[in-house]
Amino acid sequence: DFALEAELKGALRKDFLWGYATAAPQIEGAWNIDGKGPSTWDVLAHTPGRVLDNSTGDDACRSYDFFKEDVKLMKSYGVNAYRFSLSWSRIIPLGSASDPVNEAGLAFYSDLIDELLAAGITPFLTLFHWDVPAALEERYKSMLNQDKFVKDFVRYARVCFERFGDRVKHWITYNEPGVYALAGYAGGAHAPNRSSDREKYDEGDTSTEPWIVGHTQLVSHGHVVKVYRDEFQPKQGGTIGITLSGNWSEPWDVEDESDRAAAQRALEFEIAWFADPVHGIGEVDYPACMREQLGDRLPTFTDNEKKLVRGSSDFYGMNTYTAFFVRTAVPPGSPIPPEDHKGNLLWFDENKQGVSRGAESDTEWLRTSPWGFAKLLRWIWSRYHKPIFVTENGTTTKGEHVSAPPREDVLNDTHRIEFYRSYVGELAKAVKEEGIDIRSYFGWTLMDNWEWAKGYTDRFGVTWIDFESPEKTRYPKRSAAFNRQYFKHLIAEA
Ligand code: PNW
Repeated sequence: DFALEAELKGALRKDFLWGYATAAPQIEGAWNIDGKGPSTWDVLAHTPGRVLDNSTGDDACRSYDFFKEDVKLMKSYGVNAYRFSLSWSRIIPLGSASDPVNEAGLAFYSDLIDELLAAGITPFLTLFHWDVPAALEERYKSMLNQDKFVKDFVRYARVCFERFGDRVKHWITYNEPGVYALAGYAGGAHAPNRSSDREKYDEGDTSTEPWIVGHTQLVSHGHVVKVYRDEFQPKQGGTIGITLSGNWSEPWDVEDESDRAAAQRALEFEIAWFADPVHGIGEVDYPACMREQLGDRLPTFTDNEKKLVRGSSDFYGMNTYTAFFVRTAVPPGSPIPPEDHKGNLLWFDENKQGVSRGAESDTEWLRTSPWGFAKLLRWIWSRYHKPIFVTENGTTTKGEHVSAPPREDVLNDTHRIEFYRSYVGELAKAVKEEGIDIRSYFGWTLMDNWEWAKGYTDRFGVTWIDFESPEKTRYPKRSAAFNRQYFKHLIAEA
């Protein structure tokens, strides 16, 4: 039993949805089983040197085989919702609008949905969590060819609405379009590994491609939402939206005007990049500070695109992890390098004198910064005024890389418990004290998994996975029990 803040009891609405989030390439395995086509992440994983521990997601947590066990586990964790993503190339192996669907892949997701509903768990589906069918990258460079990509993505989405929409009422089109664009086309460490960094990659133009890829995601999202609203929502009655990544940016020196401007720019480059066109008011465009710095490297919206994008999300989907201190990198008046994709900022991920970013995790960019989460909720609420669905939030913890069976002290993940206690506490306070409309919270993540280019080196789960064992044995961490008790305490009784 954990000690909980009495004044927060019942602070969350009685239909509040809480649970854990996952993504197909990180947990499913079965990368080439039952007709699944390769994705760009399979290609990356099978290219030597691209993943930190040289691992692949070929098996991951084997959720393709053990999904019933996952559902049982979640039931024991007391959740009432589960957010997961669909693998496009499992459903349409070659990806395009004219390629055939794979019935075995559709059956897998259909069975998972049925299993969840039978357990009383509401499914939240993400259509795109970073895995493009490899064939689309080979044929036409996927998102760099907007017209072709839109057609193919709309057809894929339509298949999902047709097959699952009778039972699924919560849809997310894209997960973190900004992280996808920057990590895959600027840094280059993520699929499809494009970057101007010629020491590591031999293709890509960082000064233009992330912005094109961002635009393609926004516009194709708009098309998909229109299809859903016109053809499916009237009879299926679900909701649809987009999930954006965003961390709080705090001025390094709050007294310094240029640091304050830098912090605002950071929020706009990271969040308003997508949120202004979708959720904003007034003319549909990217934020003025992006236009000013990037000029015509930033795409423009046609009249039709403006109509498609504005208002195209029923809610604000929010993924957030941490907070940073920022200040201006290049002094005002001097030219900003064309490769700068962050808004001319210097990032500080250490603690500042007198102000702590928070306790360190096992991930270099991530510290426990609940104060930043509290500020970010208010910033998003006051700028966009949309119901907020928190769709990801969580942390790694040092010392979890041990061999199985994990010791008791490893499963007693107090750092993660303190992370959830503080962040969820801030969420409940924002609801209770300010009436911010927050409807869900998904912890990242259900179980340790394939953390993209980090391989198996970062463990974000509330379940410890024995990756050495053939059946990927699942061991509940204590944070799972904590969250179970915490949300029971926070959610109002029906
Ligand atoms: C998210 N950042 O990505 C993804 O949606 C998950 O699939 C991933 O496993 C999880 O976070 C943990 O990394 C992010 O640098 C990656 O602020 C980086 C950042 C944020 C989110």
